[in-house]
Amino acid sequence: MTTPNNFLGLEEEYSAAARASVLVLPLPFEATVSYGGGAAAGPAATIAASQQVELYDREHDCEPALAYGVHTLPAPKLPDEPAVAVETIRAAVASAARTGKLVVGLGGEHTVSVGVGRGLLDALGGPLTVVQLDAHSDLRDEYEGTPYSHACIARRLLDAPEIEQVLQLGIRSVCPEEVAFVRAHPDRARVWYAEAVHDGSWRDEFIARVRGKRVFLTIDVDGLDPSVVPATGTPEPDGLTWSEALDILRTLTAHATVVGMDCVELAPAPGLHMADFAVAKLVYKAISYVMMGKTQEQNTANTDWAD
Ligand SMILES: [Mn+2]
Repeated sequence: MTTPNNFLGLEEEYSAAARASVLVLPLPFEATVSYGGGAAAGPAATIAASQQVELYDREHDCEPALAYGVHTLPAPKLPDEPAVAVETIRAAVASAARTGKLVVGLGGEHTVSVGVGRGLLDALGGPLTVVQLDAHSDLRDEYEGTPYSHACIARRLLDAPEIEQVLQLGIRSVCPEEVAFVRAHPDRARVWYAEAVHDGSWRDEFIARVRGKRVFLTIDVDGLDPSVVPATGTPEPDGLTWSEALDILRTLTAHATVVGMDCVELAPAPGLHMADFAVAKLVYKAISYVMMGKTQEQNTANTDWAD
């Protein structure tokens, strides 16, 4: 018997479109990458690695994917021109989100998140809060000649007034323009640098800012430490640990409603399949926190099972 080639390798009963509550959308876009390449292969590598992830999750004491079901959509055909690709992604995400299912984009470079965010707004309306795990603020107005660079995605999302705020965690690398933007717009952009996650000082204000909000969660895998995800285009030292990343996701989903998400910037490399596996498991964990919310809230007092 061969493993079905979909996210988590689920049998038809749990992966058919009609049955599933979650739609995984591969977005293999790579055009503005400025350092290490390979992000176009990210979705396929994530899906392949996901088939090795154990479905049983100790935190939920069940196989969550069998409870909610995950359907993997075909990747849309994406042109190289970033502004056009963003519009293609926007339409694909809007169409998927209008089903009422949870849409999970798999990148691809971070530019895809502009299309994901705009597509969620088209389908579900605003206001939305963006929660971004990342090493980089991505708040430049343009980079290397394009406003649709992977280095500008948070700024592009903020172009929409329906995006109330972007909350960033794990940041280690910013430029003067980005620091000035955050200082000028404290209501719309908030950065918790990696050290604020390490020392726990992010938590109270983060909870206050997400409480009751509808959230688009965007995970750039370079937000994690390179010891967890070494295969990414622009790695930075001192990133989030696995436990810190899960703590953020658990805290977010306990206080806010995630209406869509993506995970981007895995650039698979020979000999580094640990990165593919970590990303696949992280996506599964993130989906489960969103979909199993009630179970998770009941268990927040017990941290013995925390990975
Ligand atoms: Mn980044």
